[in-house]
Amino acid sequence: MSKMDNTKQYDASNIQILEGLEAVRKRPGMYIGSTGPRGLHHLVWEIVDNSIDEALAGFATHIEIELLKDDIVSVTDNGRGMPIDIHPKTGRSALETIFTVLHAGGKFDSSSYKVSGGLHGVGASVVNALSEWLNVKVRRNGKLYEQEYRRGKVEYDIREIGEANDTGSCVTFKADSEIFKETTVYDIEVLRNRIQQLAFLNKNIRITLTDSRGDEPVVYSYHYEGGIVEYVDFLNKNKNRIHQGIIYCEKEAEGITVEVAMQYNDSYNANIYSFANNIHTHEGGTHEEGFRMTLTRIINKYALENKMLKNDENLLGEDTREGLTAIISIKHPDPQFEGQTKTKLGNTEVRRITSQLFAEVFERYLLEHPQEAKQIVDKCILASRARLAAKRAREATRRKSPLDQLGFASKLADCRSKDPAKSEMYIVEGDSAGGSAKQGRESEFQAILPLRGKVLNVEKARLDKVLANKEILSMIQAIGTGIGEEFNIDNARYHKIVIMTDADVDGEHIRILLLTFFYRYMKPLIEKGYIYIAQPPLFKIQQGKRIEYAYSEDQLKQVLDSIGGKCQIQRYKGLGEMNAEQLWETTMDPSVRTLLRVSLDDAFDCDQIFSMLMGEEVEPRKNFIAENAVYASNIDA
Ligand code: 0RA
Repeated sequence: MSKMDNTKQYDASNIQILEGLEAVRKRPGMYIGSTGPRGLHHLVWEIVDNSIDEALAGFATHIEIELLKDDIVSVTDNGRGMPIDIHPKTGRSALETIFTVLHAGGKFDSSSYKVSGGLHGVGASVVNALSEWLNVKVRRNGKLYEQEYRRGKVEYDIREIGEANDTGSCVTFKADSEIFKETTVYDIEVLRNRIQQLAFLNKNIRITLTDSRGDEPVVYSYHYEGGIVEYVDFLNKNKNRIHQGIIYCEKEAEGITVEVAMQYNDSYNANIYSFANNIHTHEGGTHEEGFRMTLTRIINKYALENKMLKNDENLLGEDTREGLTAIISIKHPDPQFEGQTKTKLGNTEVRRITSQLFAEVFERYLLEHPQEAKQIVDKCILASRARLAAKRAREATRRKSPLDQLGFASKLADCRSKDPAKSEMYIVEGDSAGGSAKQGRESEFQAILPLRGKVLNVEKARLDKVLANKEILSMIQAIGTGIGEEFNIDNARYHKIVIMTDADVDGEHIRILLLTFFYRYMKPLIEKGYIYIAQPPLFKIQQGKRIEYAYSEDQLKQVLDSIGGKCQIQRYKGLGEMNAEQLWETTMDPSVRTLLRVSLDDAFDCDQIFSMLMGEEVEPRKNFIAENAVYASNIDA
């Protein structure tokens, strides 16, 4: 919250108290974003964040999160124990105030500030309001206290229930199924990923997650002494590192702590993730800007001083970021979040502070590690030369006449509609399926682009090579948005781009190659939800003139049950086995088809998955194929 003058503060707190927890139950979305799975998990983060604050304040070392039967959540820390003294304004205990007064947060002690705090930072009272019941236990002053609430209302006053020989807090709650109508079941992967991230971002806190919902408890425990250094090490584990060490900066100025960890690998992508007060700033902001500026400036300076650059050469920002994995994590007493999704750090002083603090460390690192410095600068120079080559390649394609922009004939059969919102493009594997799709389609709004050659693995190629690939050029031209920095979503010619490949290993491979390309070069298409995967049937069931299709083994059983009697079953091996009419009926007709929309739940996962799937190392890929579920979770139905 920004600082306010006294009158405003008075008004605001009055309104908050009047509002009460009923308002939270009436409009939960306003406080936790949604009442879907995301909102449900948000409850956990609100409670965990308070314990993280207690750890960052130096009082707790251990946080335990347990999922109990019926998806009851319990969060325990070994901090000071939440304060239980009577709050002067309300006449109630501080504990009760924390859980029943909106925005009461934990701000009783003005000398400390809340560092963590979820994106919405709404506090424990919101979790209480949205829980069927919530129980809190405090170990403090040698005693064990507890209080319980139902749907935000006090069930009984705080009471002493025993002795304690240590201190700490434990909050247990059950999300209210009247509010979370879709589901109250937690996804262990979602919890695990964020908990591991919190452990990376806050070194030396041990965070344990126990899933006790099944017969045997499953325990995940995270504790990183190296913090974000270990995070970078983890992110680069499936990559070939360009240099040995991980560069690390941890400094403080003007009450702001700046941490940076970085290491280059031999890939062509930048993986720079920034955080402010443990919140992933997807949209970047001043901390990231300060880091980028300094990175480029210091590398250029070092390269020039060491005569590694020719006179007219100058490395651009993108050259110094190629293959870079970096974590920037700042802790700020008063962070300003801006941007469309409130994930862009706005505090202007942070640009200068990050820049100064990181510059000191990085410059010194290069001086003290000449071997690493050379490896890094060489990599940047290569990137810069490749960029110039790509620019020349692109200019060459632009100079061609508009009719023949690609230098070869694209196989695109366009649709008649010029309204992108109504237009679809099917990218189809193989000429024969492409032919059927062209015949079977509704040409008013469905365009077909058959792929005949191999789709390039963009994970292993630089931009100049990517731009020399015919299949990729055809896609870029058809879609109309341009790629990379020139990308403009407003020029998308289709709002549905459907990948239609065979249901076999090759089809899967092509699909991953295409998704990798979209992810690396046209990411906003995925973010906007424009990329889909077609679901062709696996079986045709025929009984006389009656024909049915099944899209899974289960469905096949259902169909067979409903038919009874003799029939012929055909297992489709490829799209090419279907004629135009069948392809339309089963896979392309909007009134019956199923499309899977591709979504990017977590950019970290995606980067890891793509580099693992498409990278050089074979071993992780094998492991991945064995536990394919991870991939499926990135593709929502
Ligand atoms: C003493 C004083 C304050 C907070 C706590 C203990 C405390 C809070 C939580 C929340 C979860 N676990 C906890 N353990 C201890 C007040 C600090 C402030 O005003 O910021």
